[in-house]
Amino acid sequence: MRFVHVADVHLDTPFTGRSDAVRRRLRDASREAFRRAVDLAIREEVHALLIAGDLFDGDRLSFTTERFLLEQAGRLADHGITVVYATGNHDPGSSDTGPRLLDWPSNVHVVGDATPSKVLVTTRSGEAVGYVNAIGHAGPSESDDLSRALPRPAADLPEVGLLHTQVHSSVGSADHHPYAPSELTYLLRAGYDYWALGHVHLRQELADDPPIWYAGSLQGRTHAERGERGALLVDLTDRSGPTVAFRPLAPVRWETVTVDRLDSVSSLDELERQVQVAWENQRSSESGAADVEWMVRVVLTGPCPLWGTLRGDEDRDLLASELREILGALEVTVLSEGVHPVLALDDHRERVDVLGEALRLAAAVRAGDTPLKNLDPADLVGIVTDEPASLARYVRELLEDADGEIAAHLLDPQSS
Ligand SMILES: [Mn+2]
Repeated sequence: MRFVHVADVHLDTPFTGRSDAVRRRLRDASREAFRRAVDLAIREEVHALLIAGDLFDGDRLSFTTERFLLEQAGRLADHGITVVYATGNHDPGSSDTGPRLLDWPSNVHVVGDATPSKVLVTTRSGEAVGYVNAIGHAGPSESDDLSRALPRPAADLPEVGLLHTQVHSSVGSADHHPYAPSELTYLLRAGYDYWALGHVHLRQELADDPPIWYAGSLQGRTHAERGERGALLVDLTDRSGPTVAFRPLAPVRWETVTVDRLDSVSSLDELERQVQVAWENQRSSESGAADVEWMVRVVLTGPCPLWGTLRGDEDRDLLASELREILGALEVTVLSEGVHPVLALDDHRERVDVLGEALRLAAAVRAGDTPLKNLDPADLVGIVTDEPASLARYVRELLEDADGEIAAHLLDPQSS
């Protein structure tokens, strides 16, 4: 059995807080990525397309997406490709407007609740090549370990488990809600030839024998989802040597570039050149960067003569919009909170003034010889702890590289 494994497509994500044009492009990009996954399935003549949940972002399904999905399902039907779609927490099967209600063609199997479904996959001519065992989320906060409800496989043909789940040990799982939690140790001994997983948006191989994979999000949606995104092409024909290959498909990529050599930059043009050079250097060291559009976050940090200007929204917006042109990006966001004055901090540390006092205090706290006994916890917004040691550790972390920032705040007449 050969198939394409995708997950976390999140069609119709609202992308609030972005411009209309960018929002529209990102919504299109999610569909485009899915269309490319369908293209891949057809081109590679696979037997099945597996969707491991969160095909939709939420209840509201746009007309464009409804038309689009039925069209793509029809293309797969024309090529005799089976689709198995197990729902996730974003697109649960019980929803009133959810995925189950579309008029899917008969090649599409939607598994929208905790009743396991065993789907026979065949070649175009009807020869059986494997089974997909799928189970879905009925509601938005499934708390059961659904993996345990899937049946033991028979031995005759390759069998796959398809599931939207949070596997305890996966990288980045702490960033996701622990819905339908499962244990890697159980998945490993369940007897399947492959586990096609969704939920954690970072693509990763949890095991290689049998292969257990998160496909990751098909198209990144925030700066937290950087890097190449796409689908997995899986071949279980040789059951003792299965292959899994990543195929990048996302038309839009999210990346962050950090620029920290700004000590001698004293004009907008120079600053833009520095960012451009840093961006191009970063691009040249990466593969697979051709033919994509970029959502770029530029992080400016360290000493810079322009630090005061960079504190202003208006100036930062102008810089971002010019950088968008220069880098040829879809959107550029500039973060400049880490920029501070070019100062001989050591000189200031010696002085008997407020800045000198603040720098000496910060150094003392970092060194751990100040008990922080005069800090009223109520002043430390967001910190809830009764434990002085962890409070001290937290404050020390805050002050780790803070000298420049402290100086900026105390020297900036506009800083509050
Ligand atoms: Mn998701």
